[in-house]
Amino acid sequence: MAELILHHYPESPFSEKVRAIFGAKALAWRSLQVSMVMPRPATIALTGGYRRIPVLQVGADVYCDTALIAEYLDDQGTGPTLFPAGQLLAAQTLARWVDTELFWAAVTLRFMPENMGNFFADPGAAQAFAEDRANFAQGAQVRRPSVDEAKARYTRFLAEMEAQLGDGRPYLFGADWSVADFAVYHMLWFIHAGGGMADWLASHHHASAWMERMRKFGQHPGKPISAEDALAIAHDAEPLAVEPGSDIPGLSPGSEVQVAPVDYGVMPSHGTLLRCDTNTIVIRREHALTDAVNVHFPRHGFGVTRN
Ligand SMILES: N[C@@H](CCC(=O)N[C@@H](CS)C(=O)NCC(=O)O)C(=O)O
Repeated sequence: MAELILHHYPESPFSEKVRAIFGAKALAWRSLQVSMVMPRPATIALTGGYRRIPVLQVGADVYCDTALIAEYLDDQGTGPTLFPAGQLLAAQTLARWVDTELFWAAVTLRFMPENMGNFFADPGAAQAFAEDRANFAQGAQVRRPSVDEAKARYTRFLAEMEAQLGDGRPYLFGADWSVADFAVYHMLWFIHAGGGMADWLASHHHASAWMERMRKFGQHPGKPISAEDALAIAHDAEPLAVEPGSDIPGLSPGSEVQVAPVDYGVMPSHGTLLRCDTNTIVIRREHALTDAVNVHFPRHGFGVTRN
């Protein structure tokens, strides 16, 4: 099998979700560290426009969004499934809520002056970040809560989590992990990375113990790879065969389309539609640096339209 190459940066919470899954499932991975701000030429050459981080590259196949990356990785490595059938609705619904509603509260909390820690190396980095994220926010359809609202949302969530773990279970839904554990983990990892809210977690004993259990999974480093080598791997590989199909009337396989998140970071990827079903959207792209690649997106949270 081709190597798992994660395009990510250390401070990225969604990347931490994938890094922890690599650790939990004992998967070897390659680390392509990208800048916290644009430009990211190698990653964009592969995705064709989608700019959110992380992105998983496997040969000439590129998987966007951690919801889809988690599904892809679930079939690999060791350990229980991330998607246990008996808890599927609860685990997926919690993961989706955490990745959206709790995420925006987490952003508010992480960037409170008293919780920023050393997020920015210097004022220049802070300025570059502010300008980059102003571009990123163009066209977004999300509302970032106020500090009071974010604190209330997180207080309530921590209390519910503490109650759920109160019977001594090791993971949120019982003896084994699910995708929800990794979604909640990366959000708490982000909120607490600055150190200014440590007592919030410390006062919840079950949640703290769970967090320490999860944190260990994130300590499974990847072997660094350069952007040039990652592009060469894509160039020399063939994308996986995809059965053509589309469930959108009037948008048949072979149509030139754009695919973009519907909520934020809405910069689209352009390509030829290979497949669109209830679970995924797959497009084919050509680029001089990569040759043919398939770019895969989850259907949930993404829109596909004719170019
Ligand atoms: N739903 C997406 C969210 C990804 C996301 O919001 N990533 C953040 C970084 S953690 C991002 O892309 N921020 C802007 C950037 O890094 O350019 C996923 O699960 O992958």
